[in-house]
Amino acid sequence: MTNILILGGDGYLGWPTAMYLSQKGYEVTVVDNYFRRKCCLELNIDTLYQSLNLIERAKLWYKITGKEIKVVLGDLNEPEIMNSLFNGEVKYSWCINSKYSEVPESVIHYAEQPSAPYSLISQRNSEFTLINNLKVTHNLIWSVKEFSKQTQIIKLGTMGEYGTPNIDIEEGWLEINYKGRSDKFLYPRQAGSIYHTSKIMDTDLLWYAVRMWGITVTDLMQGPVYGYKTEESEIDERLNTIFNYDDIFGTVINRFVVQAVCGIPLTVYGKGGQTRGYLNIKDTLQCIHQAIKFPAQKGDLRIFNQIMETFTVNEIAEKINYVGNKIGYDVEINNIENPRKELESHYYNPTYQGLIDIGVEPHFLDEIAIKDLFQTVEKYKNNIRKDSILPRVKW
Ligand code: USQ
Repeated sequence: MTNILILGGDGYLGWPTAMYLSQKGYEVTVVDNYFRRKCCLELNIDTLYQSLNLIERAKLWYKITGKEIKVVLGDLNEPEIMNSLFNGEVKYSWCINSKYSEVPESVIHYAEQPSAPYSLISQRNSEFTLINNLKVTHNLIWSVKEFSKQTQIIKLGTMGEYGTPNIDIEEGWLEINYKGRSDKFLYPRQAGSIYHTSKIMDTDLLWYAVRMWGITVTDLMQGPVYGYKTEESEIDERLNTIFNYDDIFGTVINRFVVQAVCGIPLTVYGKGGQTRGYLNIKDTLQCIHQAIKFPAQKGDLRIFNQIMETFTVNEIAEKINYVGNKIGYDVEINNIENPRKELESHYYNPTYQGLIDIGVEPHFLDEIAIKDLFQTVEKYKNNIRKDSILPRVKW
């Protein structure tokens, strides 16, 4: 059995990844400090439905499948806690077999503050985002360097690192010819929020570790994710991942379906021509799995653009309007003042072939996927808090 470590294993993507890999036979350990849960409490944000805590989830998973997901509750800002995951001194908060088996073959790093609006609430939130995200990444590269150089780091980056340049976006690298000479550099990055900037800095740290220490890294430039359902969560709805629809942690497609269900006009920011690359949560899991199965070369910073299709915000709103109206909702679209500083009409042509080449089979945002989202949201309609929908954070 291959050992996999998931940092941020309680989050929107972390928990589904843990179940997916556990089901496939990997020996999985998850680590989390409950940042997202505590933060939702502090900001008075509710999710669409309640989720079990990480230990309860792992126990339930074990009861249903007989497979163990080991749990470590701790803050990876502490170097000792990060080190313990690689040097065998780890203290599990829950497990069946407390023996440390071996250093992980891959570590999946999701343990970051993931929201652009959160990072711009105030100077404190901005500072927290930068320090937390960089410190965890920094601790990780040091632990891997000191104790486990054979471990591949798989890091969730973001397409937002590139911004929206007026030229095609490559997968991480750009060949530059200058005054008759040429070299390959990280693709120019220009983020639109402090959160996205922290991810650029993460990439720089990882590139340093690759160049100087010979560490192996796959950096996944992911676009906004939608959906919540995975094969594993369908076994028992208590295994569902968290579903945020608020202005801070909710991503646009999930938000629009919630708005449609509760009769709020879809909140298209500005002109709605903002184009991004999107993917279904099921494809995030596939991408991670393929990156484990086909690791980067030793001393390589491999970068993939983790998106499956691109849309403008207007196109998303139209799709949700079409499906919603077809199933009996009266969906309206409202172009509201854009709280963000971003181009609302721009060129956008990213390459996203690398993950397909290693075997990822995309899901698309079709009528079935949208209807499916509507059905879930309908089920929890009474939980929706309308006061969490409109944007409160300005750039
Ligand atoms: N948008 C609206 N109306 C809304 C919400 C969003 O028009 O009610 C627009 C935004 O202005 C933006 C686009 O939809 O142009 C996407 O926004 P989002 O909130 O879905 O995504 P974003 O803030 O960019 O962040 C999300 C995740 C983050 C991840 C990022 C990938 O929260 O963790 O890194 O997607 S990317 O956008 O490619 O950088």
